Amino acid sequence: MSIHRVTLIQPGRDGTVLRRATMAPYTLMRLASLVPDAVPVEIIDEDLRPVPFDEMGPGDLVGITAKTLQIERARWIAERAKARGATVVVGGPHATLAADEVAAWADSIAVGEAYRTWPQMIADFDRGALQPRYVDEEWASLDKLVPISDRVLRQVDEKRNYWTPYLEITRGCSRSCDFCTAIRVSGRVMRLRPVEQVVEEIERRGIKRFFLTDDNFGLNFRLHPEYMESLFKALRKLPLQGWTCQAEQLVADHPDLLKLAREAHLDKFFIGFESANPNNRRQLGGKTDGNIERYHQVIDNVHAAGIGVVGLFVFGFDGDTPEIFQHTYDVIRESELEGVSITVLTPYVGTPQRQQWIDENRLIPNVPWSLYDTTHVTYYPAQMTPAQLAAGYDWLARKLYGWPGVASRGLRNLMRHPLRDWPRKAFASFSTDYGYRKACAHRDWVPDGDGIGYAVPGNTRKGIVSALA
Ligand code: B12
Ligand code: SF4
Repeated sequence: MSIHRVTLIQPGRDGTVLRRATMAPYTLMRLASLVPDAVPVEIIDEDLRPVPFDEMGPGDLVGITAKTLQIERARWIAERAKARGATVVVGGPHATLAADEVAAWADSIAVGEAYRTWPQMIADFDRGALQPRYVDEEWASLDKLVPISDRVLRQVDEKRNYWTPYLEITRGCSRSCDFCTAIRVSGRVMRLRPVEQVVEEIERRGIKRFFLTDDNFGLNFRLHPEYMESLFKALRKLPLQGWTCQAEQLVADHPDLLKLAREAHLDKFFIGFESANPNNRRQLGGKTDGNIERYHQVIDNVHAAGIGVVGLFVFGFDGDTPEIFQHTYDVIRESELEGVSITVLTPYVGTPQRQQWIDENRLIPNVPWSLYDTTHVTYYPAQMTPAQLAAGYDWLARKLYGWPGVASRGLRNLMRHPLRDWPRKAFASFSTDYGYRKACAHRDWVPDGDGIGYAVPGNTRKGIVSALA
């Protein structure tokens, strides 16, 4: 079979805000750039437009990327594409973590990374010899990544179609938190892209703001300080408006690098505090411990460098009781955080957390993967019922993501900047919490009469509270 066209698909979920989608298809942009120039390639983001099944036929290679929560949608797309005669390849976190499950319905799967296997898949398909499974878990150096091609940049038109461009600078995490899949999808060894490659990509894409895809960029403050110094010195020369990244608390102990990071236009760290409950220490992987005084100190130190902090908190650890919600709310209120992400602990395939709960018979049966979105309860917590966890989470989400909360934290962020920068900083100041508000809207909330709850028009999904009732 000779190849006719490659179509790469990102399954949709969130739609658009003011005609732009939030999640730029960075993964697919990198994969599309590996398709030989002679082969037409198209990226379809379902949040922007429907998949053109009518145009598909034999000779079409369809690649779908999927996290766990998107995998049922990926299968739905695959079945329709296959019915038109296309061949379907699936990659991304779920195909990596639950390979056998996905292999049962996809023509072929990409396990792990695909910078080497994807070109091989295209070549094999072209000569009619596509294999059912390609595995790349060697966590190879990122030194020679193929740049994102101009045809891909033109087609995706990030500036027009997306709110947030993404960028990968480092990959991997040497921590091993029980609940996290990051090390399983991007490896335990921290890998660094050469600084000149990063600068070249930013300049060619013409991006002025971006969110780093790096799982734990901040860990490099300790692991690779010289690299960080040269990276920041290179980025400070660029005309960037601001960028954000994920980090852990240790960044606060490196004032010199923080100063350089600020000069390099770093706007905000997303810091995984994970829990305000010291009893959860064992499950937190050594990077955080529920020590509230330390949390406040970290936030102060980062603020002293002129950088904002979005605090990430997870609920439902074995040490958590129903009191955790009010307690965390108090901690957040007393803090100077510019944004807050709250999620429900979610036992993804391949994590020690999931294995423990399988052993203890604590997974709620028959929960669809689409509810593994970190806003739904998918297991039996140790010291709460699932309904208590869901209700506590909803209560806190309403408190935090009601408009007053979003507005006050956004304003706090804006106030850190001089008045002349407000027009440039306005978007980033409010977008984080607005994004979390939107993510939480996947639960079927109703107005609760206090003016801060809200309904989700058109959302027919059943929240776990009602599902369990
Ligand atoms: C950036 C990011 C986001 C962005 C979205 C980016 C996007 N466009 O989808 C944001 C911040 C919005 C986000 C949100 C969420 N995310 Co996220 N995210 C990431 C992160 C940090 C990087 C992904 C990335 O772009 N990497 C760079 C690209 C180049 O690499 P890649 O995606 O891994 O792709 C490579 C391979 O996987 C493979 N591949 C991937 N797809 C395909 C397809 C084909 C056909 C082939 C051949 C190969 C292939 O080839 C690529 C090149 O090697 C990953 C962690 C990680 N390290 O992967 C988590 C991760 C994917 N996210 C995760 C989660 C849980 C979420 C949320 C549910 C969390 C939350 N509560 O907010 C939401 C879900 C949002 C949604 N509606 O989908 C989990 C997924 C776990 C799982 N089992 O599904 C991960 C693994 C993080 C983790 N700690 O566990 N996320
Ligand atoms: S939660 Fe963060 S620190 Fe822990 S393994 Fe995942 S990326 Fe690393």
